Amino acid sequence: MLDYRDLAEYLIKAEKQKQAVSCISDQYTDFNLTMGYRVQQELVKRKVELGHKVTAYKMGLTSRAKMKQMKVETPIYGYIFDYMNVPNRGQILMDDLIHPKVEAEIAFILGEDIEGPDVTGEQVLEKTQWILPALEIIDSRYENFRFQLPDVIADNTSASRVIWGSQLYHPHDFTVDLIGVSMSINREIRASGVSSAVLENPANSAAMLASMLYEEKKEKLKKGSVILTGGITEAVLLKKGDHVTTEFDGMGKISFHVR
Ligand code: OOG
Ligand code: MG
Repeated sequence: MLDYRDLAEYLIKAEKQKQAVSCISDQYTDFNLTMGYRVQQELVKRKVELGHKVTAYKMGLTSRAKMKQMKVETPIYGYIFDYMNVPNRGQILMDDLIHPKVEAEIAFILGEDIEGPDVTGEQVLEKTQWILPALEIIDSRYENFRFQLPDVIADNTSASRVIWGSQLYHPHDFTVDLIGVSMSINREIRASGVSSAVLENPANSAAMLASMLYEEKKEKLKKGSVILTGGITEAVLLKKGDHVTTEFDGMGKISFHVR
């Protein structure tokens, strides 16, 4: 019998000590997706006990670029906590992290509850109050940023930091699947793409989250929920001293320093 609580502690300790650990699946070869979510659930519970608050949902591995980069094919979800949030033009500290990477995403804020099953992107767009750009910092707690799908689910889908855009936008003012992004690090373009890379439309990613939460926990997405829909581009490794600027078509820029 796996001790889910113990495995959650193992990952929380890795994050706290900024020390990568070996994959759970290396030790437990039959570690599967359901078990991965059980560990994630324990990890979230433990963090809440420690006083942290969930502030957003995240979807991951929703674009071809990301699936290819990580060699996995199935979208997954996790949670963003209060201590992970960074304002636009802020900074992240390398000493707090293991081997952070950055990726550009579109986030949704719901104006109405959404409940599964079988939610569509159209329904999400009807019930979305705002969209905004975001840069997600992922920082796998596993050695060499390598893992099987159940491992990364257990590790709260590598969630680490989020630099949020400074302004909210009306979804109806945008063609949500045609938002171009271009990411530069130290003035050199390192990644670019279009929002349709995320499951044809990032709204489909939020819809998938609603359906997954319903199927697995009979949970709904409440009005006011914030949802990161997944990296549009592949993630780029960061180093101390980097200055990252990302331009989102029609949504301005997000920038931050790595100190
Ligand atoms: C898993 C997290 C993926 C995304 O946006 O695709 C993710 C990882 O690549 O470590 O956040
Ligand atoms: Mg992401």
